Amino acid sequence: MAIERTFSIIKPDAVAKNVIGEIVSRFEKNGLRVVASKMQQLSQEQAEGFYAEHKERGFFKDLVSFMTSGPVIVQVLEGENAVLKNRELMGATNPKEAAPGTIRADFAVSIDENAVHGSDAPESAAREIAYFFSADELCDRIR
Ligand code: IDP
Repeated sequence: MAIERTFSIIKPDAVAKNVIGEIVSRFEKNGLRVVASKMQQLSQEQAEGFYAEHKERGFFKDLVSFMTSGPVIVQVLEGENAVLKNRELMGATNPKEAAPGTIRADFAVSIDENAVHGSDAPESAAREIAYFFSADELCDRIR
């Protein structure tokens, strides 16, 4: 199976709960390696641009407001089947529907504040990684 990269955000609610390490630990225990990581306070423009595909949705304003409410951790994760693996570890968008043991089931309380973001396909992963990281910020850890 090919080694893939995916983009992850630990959202403001999870950073505020001080569970950054617990979430990263789930990635590491499941074969994903952090190859880039930084804490960042998103600007309104950055959050709006990142979620541009949702700009016509009713929840867009609240989503941008939440994503800029405190610092986030943006990360690039690498491993076999990383995009799908991360989505499995995250659980469903609505934590109330997320499978037991997933990050959202364990650390999130609502669909508005759901602890993590993860790319949904290799193409969006490439776009999202480039949105937050320059090539020289990505480290080579396998080899
Ligand atoms: P995902 O984060 O699981 O990929 P998306 O459908 O891409 O889910 O939505 C992006 C984010 O927008 C979600 O993580 C969630 O925070 C928010 N969101 C999505 N749908 C709703 C909704 O119906 N109400 C409120 N917030 C929503």
